[in-house]
Amino acid sequence: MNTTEKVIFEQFPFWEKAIGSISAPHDAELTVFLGCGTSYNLALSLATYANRAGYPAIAVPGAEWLNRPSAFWPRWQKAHLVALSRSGETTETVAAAKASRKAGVFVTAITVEPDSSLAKNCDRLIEAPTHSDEGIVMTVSASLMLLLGMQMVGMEISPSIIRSARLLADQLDKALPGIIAGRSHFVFLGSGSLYGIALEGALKLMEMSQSMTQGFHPLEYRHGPISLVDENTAVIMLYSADQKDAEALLVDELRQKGATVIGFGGPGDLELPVDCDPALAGLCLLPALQILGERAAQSKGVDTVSPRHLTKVVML
Ligand code: F1P
Repeated sequence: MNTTEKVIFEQFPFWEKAIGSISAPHDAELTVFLGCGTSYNLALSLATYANRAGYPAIAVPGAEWLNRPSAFWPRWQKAHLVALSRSGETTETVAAAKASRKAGVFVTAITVEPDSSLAKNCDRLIEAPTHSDEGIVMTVSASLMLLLGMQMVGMEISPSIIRSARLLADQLDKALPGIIAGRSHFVFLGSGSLYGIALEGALKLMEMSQSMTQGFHPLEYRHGPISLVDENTAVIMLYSADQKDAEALLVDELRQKGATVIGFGGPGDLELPVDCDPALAGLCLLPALQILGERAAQSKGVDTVSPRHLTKVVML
């Protein structure tokens, strides 16, 4: 077992410590969740949770908010900025936090590093103590930042999510070898809060295994991207509670075109039940998607401890 795999399976005690109450978001007309890479994918999901909880929110990549905040909201100085960054040193994220604060924006930082530049340039720090062996690929820290952000918008996370997430990762791991053998193109589909999670599954597998991946809203996939589907394709469908029938029809269509399908919470060549409150499904799915990336890498003989061209922090 390499350290990436070890850290994925050893993440649950950190969840246990992170589950608890966190004060509600700063009162603002709009909350902007911001990050780069994985942290941006988490921001996308968190914005949907915040909206559902009654806090109007959007998600913006770090460089976009830094360079053109008014393109996202004309009264951007009135926003509450929630900057997510494992390292707390990613150039665009730190610069966006600094520039926003200077303009009077209240900045909350969610980070693993309490002594980082981001932590020093925020009004409120939410710390995510993580596994000390976590390497370049972000796994446990991603789960923790999502969990803490969900709590920040008032979502209650029952400790039973840990059992469900662990079970799902184990079930996937056992069934995987036959399912993804020979597949080189991976498509992750998810809607609503699962869209950011689908993008994260796609990014993780791409980073870990150097494979071509895509992430889309399920029904968007029919509008062009479907042209790439063939016998090399594996589709990972993250079924939503409110759109399942349409997603199942899409799965039929993709299977007819040669794809093999892993269905989380619905039909597929491999069907895995997601045994948790549907509102928490994104969090529950993350460890399974991380394991999927690791196994895809192993099947290609790629080492995820030092992935090609990647560093733990991207600084300009
Ligand atoms: C985020 C990030 C990762 C990516 C890569 C570089 O960093 O972009 O998502 O996988 O390893 O860093 P951070 O701002 O969360 O530290």
